[in-house]
Amino acid sequence: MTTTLIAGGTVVSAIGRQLLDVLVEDERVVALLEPGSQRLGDLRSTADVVIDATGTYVIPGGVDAHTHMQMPFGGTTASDTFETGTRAAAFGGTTTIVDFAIQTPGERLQDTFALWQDKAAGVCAIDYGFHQIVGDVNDESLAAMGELMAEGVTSFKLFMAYPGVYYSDDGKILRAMRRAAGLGAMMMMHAENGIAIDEIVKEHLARGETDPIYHGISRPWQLEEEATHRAIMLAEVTGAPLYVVHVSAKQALEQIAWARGNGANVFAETCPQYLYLSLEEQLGAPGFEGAKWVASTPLRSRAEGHQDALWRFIRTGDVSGIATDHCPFCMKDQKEMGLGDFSKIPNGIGGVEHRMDLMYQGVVDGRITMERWVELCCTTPARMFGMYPRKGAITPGGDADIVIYDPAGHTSIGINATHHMNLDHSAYEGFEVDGAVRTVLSRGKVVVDHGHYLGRPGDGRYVARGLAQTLV
Ligand code: DUC
Ligand code: ZN
Ligand code: ZN
Repeated sequence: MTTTLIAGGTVVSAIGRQLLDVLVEDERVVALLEPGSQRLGDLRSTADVVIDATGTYVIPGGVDAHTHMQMPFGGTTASDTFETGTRAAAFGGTTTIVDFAIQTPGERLQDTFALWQDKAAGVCAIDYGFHQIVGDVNDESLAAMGELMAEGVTSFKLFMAYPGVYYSDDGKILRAMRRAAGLGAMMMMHAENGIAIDEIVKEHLARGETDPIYHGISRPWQLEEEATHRAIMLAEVTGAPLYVVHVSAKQALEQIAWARGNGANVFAETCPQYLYLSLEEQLGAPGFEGAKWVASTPLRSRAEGHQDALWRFIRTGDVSGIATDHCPFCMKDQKEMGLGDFSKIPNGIGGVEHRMDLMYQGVVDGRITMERWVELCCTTPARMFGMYPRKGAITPGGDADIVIYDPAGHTSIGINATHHMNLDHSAYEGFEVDGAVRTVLSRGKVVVDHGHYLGRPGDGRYVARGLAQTLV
């Protein structure tokens, strides 16, 4: 047995902060010890490894509940593999991801899940779980949802966007939600009215409006608000809990806040790109540059106030968690597929490495407390997707997934700076943020220390998840 003592730091949880030493035995946290205790005095000299955390915050490893490693999209594949993407995540203080197994029409749901398990097996740097995208709602798929629950897949995602690809119509959504409700599973939704969007896309292309900004203009907030409302109503009819992914429009969040005000099990996720970036500044960059930020839902107009509204909904609690929707595509050969036609630009932004730092900036800027940072990025995602308290907390019996975060540190974001993603650009190039990830432990093993990677592919293991712990 190896004992590790993380000594002298301030342990921050979702509900408070305290000077405590953390005792780890092999992969698990076994005790939190107050300074001055006799046992602590002994341990500081007898532990196998003592990590000095003086002056730092000791927080649970980040949980990113929305990533797409090597996702097939529009004739190409997201550029981070499970190996490169999870290593980048570790550098950024994330120690668990929940990725998506994607069913293509005609495929058995169990086969999809097995395929995605094979992609991730033996190569991940950190622990990982899966949500299941049901791309083909039919009797067999609905039956198979029960089998996947037994394998630790307790959340199922549908798309109201991308007709002809991942899209589900309202009837299919209703059927899948009824099944989820019966199983106690979480229903996840990409809420945009894809049928209407596709018509607007055609109108722009017919007028010769082909630049990346038209990707955003063709997906107006009204069609996110409308789809979000429809998803909420279908969830209410069926009794399914609903988690709306990557909410970017203020009005969509107003719908979610309204549903929550009525006591519904409806939850919102947003992502750093929707808090920091905008349609005008990024998507509207000159030439083809804006392609870097083509993602759906799209970046929204700052003039319309979406970013500030999202921060406010984080304060009210109507945004439950922060994920990245990490789905990187290189400019070269990938985003370039949409030169002259924005609708052919693969959708996605890479950011798995920067979520913890970007959200800590919210603490520095006085937008959220340190505890809320931990809650949004670690604890609630773990509870939302049935992994708490093994993940998302530093607690006896839990996995020793721990980040030592240096508030006096500084992080420069960019491809020649902190970037370890397999991506030829950074969505946050030039961002300078206060605070830095210093040391990262994944199940008790130091995998990142002072910018050096000390782990190995295959350190990460599959996490079979339980039911959501956020439902009323
Ligand atoms: N949105 C993206 O930007 N990428 C992948 C899928 C999605 O819904
Ligand atoms: Zn989506
Ligand atoms: Zn996604």
